[in-house]
Amino acid sequence: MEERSLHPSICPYCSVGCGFYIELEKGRPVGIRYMPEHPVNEGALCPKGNAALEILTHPERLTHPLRKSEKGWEKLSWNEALDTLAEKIREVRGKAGPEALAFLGSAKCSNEENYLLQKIARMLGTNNVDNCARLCHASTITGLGKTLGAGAMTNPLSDLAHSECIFVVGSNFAENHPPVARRVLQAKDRGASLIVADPRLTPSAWLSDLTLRLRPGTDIALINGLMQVILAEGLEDRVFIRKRTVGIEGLEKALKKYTPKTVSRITGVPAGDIIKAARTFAKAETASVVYSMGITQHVSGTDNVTACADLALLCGHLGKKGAGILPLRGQNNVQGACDMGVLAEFFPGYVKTDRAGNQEWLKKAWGLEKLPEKKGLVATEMVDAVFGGSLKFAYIMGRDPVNSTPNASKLKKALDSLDFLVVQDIFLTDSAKHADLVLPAAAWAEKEGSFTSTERRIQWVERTLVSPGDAKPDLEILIELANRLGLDATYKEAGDVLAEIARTVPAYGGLSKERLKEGCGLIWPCPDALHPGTPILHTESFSTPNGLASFVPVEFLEPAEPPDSDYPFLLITGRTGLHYNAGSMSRRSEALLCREPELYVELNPADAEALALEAGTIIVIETRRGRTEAKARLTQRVDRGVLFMPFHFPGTNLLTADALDRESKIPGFKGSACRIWRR
Ligand SMILES: Nc1nc2c(c(=O)[nH]1)N[C@H]1C(S)=C(S)[C@@H](COP(=O)(O)OP(=O)(O)OC[C@H]3O[C@@H](n4cnc5c(=O)[nH]c(N)nc54)[C@H](O)[C@@H]3O)O[C@H]1N2
Ligand SMILES: Nc1nc2c(c(=O)[nH]1)N[C@H]1C(S)=C(S)[C@@H](COP(=O)(O)OP(=O)(O)OC[C@H]3O[C@@H](n4cnc5c(=O)[nH]c(N)nc54)[C@H](O)[C@@H]3O)O[C@H]1N2
Ligand code: SF4
Ligand SMILES: [Mo]
Repeated sequence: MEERSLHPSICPYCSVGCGFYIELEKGRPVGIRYMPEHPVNEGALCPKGNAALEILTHPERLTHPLRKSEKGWEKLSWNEALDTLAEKIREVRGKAGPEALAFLGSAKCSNEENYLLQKIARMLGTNNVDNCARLCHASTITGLGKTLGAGAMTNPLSDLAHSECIFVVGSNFAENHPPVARRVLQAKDRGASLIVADPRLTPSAWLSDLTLRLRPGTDIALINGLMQVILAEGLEDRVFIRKRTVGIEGLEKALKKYTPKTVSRITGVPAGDIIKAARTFAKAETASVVYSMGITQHVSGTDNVTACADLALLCGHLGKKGAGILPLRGQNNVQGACDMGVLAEFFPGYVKTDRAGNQEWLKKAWGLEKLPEKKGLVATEMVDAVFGGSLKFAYIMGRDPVNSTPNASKLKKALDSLDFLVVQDIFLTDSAKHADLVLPAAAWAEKEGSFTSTERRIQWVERTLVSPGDAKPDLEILIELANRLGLDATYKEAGDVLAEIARTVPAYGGLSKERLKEGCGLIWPCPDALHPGTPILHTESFSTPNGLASFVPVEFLEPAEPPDSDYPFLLITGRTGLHYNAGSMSRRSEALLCREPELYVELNPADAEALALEAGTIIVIETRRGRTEAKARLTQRVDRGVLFMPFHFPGTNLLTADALDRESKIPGFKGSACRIWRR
């Protein structure tokens, strides 16, 4: 019998970045072995991580380039596929200019792949490049950017174990970032208090010492209310405020009207609980704010995030162990895709594309004479640009917008209206079905590259397996395309691209393939080859030009689409522990699908009784955009008048609204007015 071998790897699902070993026999993956020495997950894996190998060997993996024809899908050679693609890009660019092209990068692909994708877009002359962060933490980049100067998690996850108080708002970490729950429990073991603000009673709320079950979309009122109490009782950290911040006067003025009584009326949270939460948070020696999609995915997303930053600043809970702001990022490399400049408004390293002089720096680094100066389209603006006739070609690498974009029927029409759509994925997703050309990509363990986790930890993933059929690593596909387009891409391997990233992005300056391969990653900023990495940000100064953080007051506004007599329910969409995003991976995992097989909608039993609906009834859910059907799940998790649906199955995003936050352009996935009836 041939020996089995163990190969270190990183989970391809969420941003936590858990490590494990893939066990191989005769080159085939036969199992996962835990990695207790990994600093993030210490050997534990959630159900998705445990099922990760099913994706690699799945019979539906894409194995050949495919072209849509009248007869159906036709297999192509790589030469034919890439020649066709290069020809199309040249043709559209020649006729309609570079702004007719759009590139969507992938938070499931490596830093090197994302870096090269945005570089190709920019070498071709367009800033129309974006990633799924637009639907996720775009508002973190804007909100933390203007207060702290950097839109990233400030402390590592393990730090949570050292917080005396953890204030969680709009995050269901117990299901969506399970290793965070381990840290929270460690903190509670040491006597910490957990406060959870969520309209739903989630497994995360079950762990809490104080649950603030607010009305959906009223977070600004709640957080302003907490800050009002803190100021009224003199619990703020005056020394920190004086030494490290500006703008407290404006905040003080704006908060006056947010008394516990007023805030209780808006949020539905008892005034006594608001006061208790404020005191617990402010009096703690160390406290953390943990937030995620319940805050970011609103048309007030930027303001929600800004309020979180104001709260932490007010109490001096930043820049030290156990004290910080932890926006839990989503995908395994969404942090990296953003760091690499796969964002319309930023070149690599968050250098603004529209600031005078910034082009000069990058032109020099890339040896180019010209770079695009025009503002790029962000992902959520691209749909209207297609209908307006200005956008004609889209390259989608590792995204499934048909099931992840709000108002999906409009999106599908836009995809079909393009002159040419290319989708590069590991499966024939619902989005790929709209493509003219489909390119088969190697999955994570079939290629090498670096991935940046939510705590800014950059980890190297080794190539452990061969990819099925003709599937190729995304990086190879991009290099071959760039060469066909006459663009400079003389990289032999991912390590060469990382070396260029290190020269271009200062926070990645000290990284190399060799260094990353040595251990369990390095946490950026890591500016030079001897630098050990920086787990905690803002210890001495903030990432702003003058080193000071800014208080930015924000006002509560009514949610964008409140229920009314026509659409009396409020629909929240989000996640469940057993599936992942648009579902193209998790719905192909037997281990996950058998436990959570279909689309469901959570409904309060009292509402069900009033409408004579029972558990298991198939109900129709309709919003102003469309309708879908789902099985009723009666549960106290949602309050009366509120519904919850995961978006892991097709249908949910036919319902959601495409109104955007004005600064970050994130859509409000978390609140659509709807009506329901028995099918
Ligand atoms: N199992 C699993 N894990 C995942 C993913 C997955 O699909 N499945 N996806 C990954 C990705 S891409 C991301 S971005 C993260 C997201 O992780 P989370 O942000 O935890 O995910 P969500 O379920 O979208 O939303 C979190 C919570 O916000 C609450 N919420 C809704 N509206 C409001 C509101 O108005 N105010 C407040 N305070 N809360 C509100 C919801 O009830 C929900 O419990 O998870 C990552 N991890
Ligand atoms: N209603 C509603 N909609 C939402 C949200 C919500 O809360 N509610 N949340 C939003 C959020 S936070 C996010 S992040 C987005 C996610 O939106 P998307 O990024 O569009 O969704 P995913 O399902 O994660 O798609 C990733 C794709 O990458 C493919 N893939 C995996 N590995 C590789 C690889 O190595 N190479 C290539 N080329 N492809 C690969 C997978 O097969 C999958 O099709 O959804 C958003 N949509
Ligand atoms: S928590 Fe995230 S990274 Fe860890 S095993 Fe689960 S899905 Fe994978
Ligand atoms: Mo996300």
